[in-house]
Amino acid sequence: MKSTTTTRKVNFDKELFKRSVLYNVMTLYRKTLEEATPQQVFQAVSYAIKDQIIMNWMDTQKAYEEQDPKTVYYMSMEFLMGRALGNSLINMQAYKPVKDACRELGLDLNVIEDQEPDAALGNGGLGRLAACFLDSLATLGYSAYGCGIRYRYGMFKQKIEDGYQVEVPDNWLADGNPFELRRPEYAKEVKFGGYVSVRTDANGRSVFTQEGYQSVRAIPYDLPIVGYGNGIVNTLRIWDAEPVECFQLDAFDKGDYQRSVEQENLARNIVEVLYPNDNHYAGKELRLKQQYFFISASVQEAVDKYMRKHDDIKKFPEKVTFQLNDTHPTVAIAELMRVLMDDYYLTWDEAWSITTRTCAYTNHTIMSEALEKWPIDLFSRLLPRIYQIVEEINRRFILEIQDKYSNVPGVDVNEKIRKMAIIYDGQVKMAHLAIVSGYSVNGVAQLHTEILKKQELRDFYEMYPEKFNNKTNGITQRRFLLHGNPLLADWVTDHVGNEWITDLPQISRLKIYAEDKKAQQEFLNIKYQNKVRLAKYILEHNDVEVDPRSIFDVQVKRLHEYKRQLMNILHIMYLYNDLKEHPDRDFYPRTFIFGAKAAAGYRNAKLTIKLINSVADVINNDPDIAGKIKVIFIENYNVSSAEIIFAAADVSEQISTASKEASGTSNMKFMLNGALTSQ
Ligand code: NBG
Repeated sequence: MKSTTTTRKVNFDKELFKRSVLYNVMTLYRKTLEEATPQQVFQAVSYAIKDQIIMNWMDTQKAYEEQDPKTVYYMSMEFLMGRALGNSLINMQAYKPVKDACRELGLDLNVIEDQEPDAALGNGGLGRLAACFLDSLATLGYSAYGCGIRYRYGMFKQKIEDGYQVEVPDNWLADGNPFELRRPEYAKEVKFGGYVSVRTDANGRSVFTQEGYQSVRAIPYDLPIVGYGNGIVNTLRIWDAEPVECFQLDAFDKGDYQRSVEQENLARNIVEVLYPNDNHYAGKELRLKQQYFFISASVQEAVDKYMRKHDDIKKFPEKVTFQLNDTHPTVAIAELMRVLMDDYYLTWDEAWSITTRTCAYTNHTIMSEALEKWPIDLFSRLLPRIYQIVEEINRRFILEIQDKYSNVPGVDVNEKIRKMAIIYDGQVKMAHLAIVSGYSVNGVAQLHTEILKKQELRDFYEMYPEKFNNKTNGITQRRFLLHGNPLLADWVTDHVGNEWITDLPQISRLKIYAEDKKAQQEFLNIKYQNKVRLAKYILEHNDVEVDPRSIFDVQVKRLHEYKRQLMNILHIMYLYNDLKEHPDRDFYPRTFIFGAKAAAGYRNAKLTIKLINSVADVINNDPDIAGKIKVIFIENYNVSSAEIIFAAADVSEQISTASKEASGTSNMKFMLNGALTSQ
């Protein structure tokens, strides 16, 4: 899968960059640099950087075409990318030269970076993991696409009003996205509803066609994913929806008025907004539409792309893998079967052989409320052909269960079917579909995978032990140390060299400094400076002064009962009461920092936010406590604020209910920045 030769690396050209920034503000805004707004400067700088990325992007794609490596399509409803500018510069190894060039133009790169809205096309760990994987795949030189949705509105912005969370729409595309490329030449049609008609062709084969459907045009937008220091640029392809035919007045005359409006609305609604649930299944029809929309477009394009280079569709699995990020993209299985049978006229067995060697599924949770189950009537109405295919997969799977267990003493076959069937009790169970139809099922941490095998997915493990494997999550050290914590990054490099940037285990060479007094002091000085930076952020955003000499004890993650922010705040209340009763007790000052968004409809989670803010109000303003404890709730926790927070943390709170946190990834970001884990 790995590309064998690296592409020619086009190095950063500082003078060209400066000229192009000036030129961009002029041609984009008819302004000089002095007249341009900060947002316009950001746009001008970003376009100048994209110009330099483009050459590597073209070279990379050409090299992949020539070398024809196996390509992974990472299919995900979520990509929590954060900002692109700083990250691209880091990976181009051009951060410092660009910072200097900006200074020479009278600009501050930090201020420019702050103009960029986060691309918040994800909720939490699952979406951020997807973003970290893309960074890693490009850095390791793997041919890879991220496939997702270009939501018009990403994760909502969180405002705190009177202690309560208020959700504000995230209009992240308001000023345009300088990094994206619209690729209408790869548009695809995606069909919903209607019915399936069957006819027999001249060769006696059944031919299935979907009729009376509504459809939308999926238009891809490509975002560059820059690998670190290797000239490789991969692609995150996110799909926008447009009506197939634009709303036309003459449709009114033809009596198609209603239909035209419906198609237009369908397109607009599909990509309108990210569902803000983390570890929770909403079960809404629109969500299934979103899923099929981007999956159908991505699968069609993956097959088209393969067929542009190859002539034998049967060898598809040698060149393509679909990695399904949780069950959200699982309709890819049936969609691939559909394309292979209905468009390429393969038999069921041929299509099944290809599909089961192409698809792989990652499980991210054992929590039952997160498991996707679609009511048959909804599913079959929206995706009639897909439903037929899932029904047939299920029918054959049940035969397989009967075949395997009918004569096994002590096994109740009907009980097995009840527990394992893909369609049962009026529901389509997406995890079962993913396990039965793929070649790999992985958990995201060793313990999580063991729990899947021994408990949650035990029946499936017994039937297909060879499919199960573990892939422990990871994070990108490029964003969460090199970019987020430049002081510590430089210090690490000074001590053990810079190999850690692409090979993180090298960082263990720091061990020899563990007891070194000078190194310890240097580390603490850096931590202190990062705490000063966070304290400044807190003063600006919360209007509360915190002492950078206090212990910064941090819990940042989605708000969820199983993650137990409530337990954390109850503990703080206990400490507070205890200090009130025993004012002379020896106590090292502590600043408790929270950051968390609650799903808009999650009542208990929202009440926990209010509780944290109410407790903060009492404690922060109590003269008896005199700064021994401070409680801070950071509004709108996102990827960009995360970088600042991790760098400043002393203590990392990892207190989710035992066995419920599949892996966690903030734990790793804290560790990378030298915080101790409390669990
Ligand atoms: C989340 C888990 C985390 C894990 C991330 C990434 C879902 C469904 N699961 O523990 O809760 O780190 O996935 O694997 O969002």
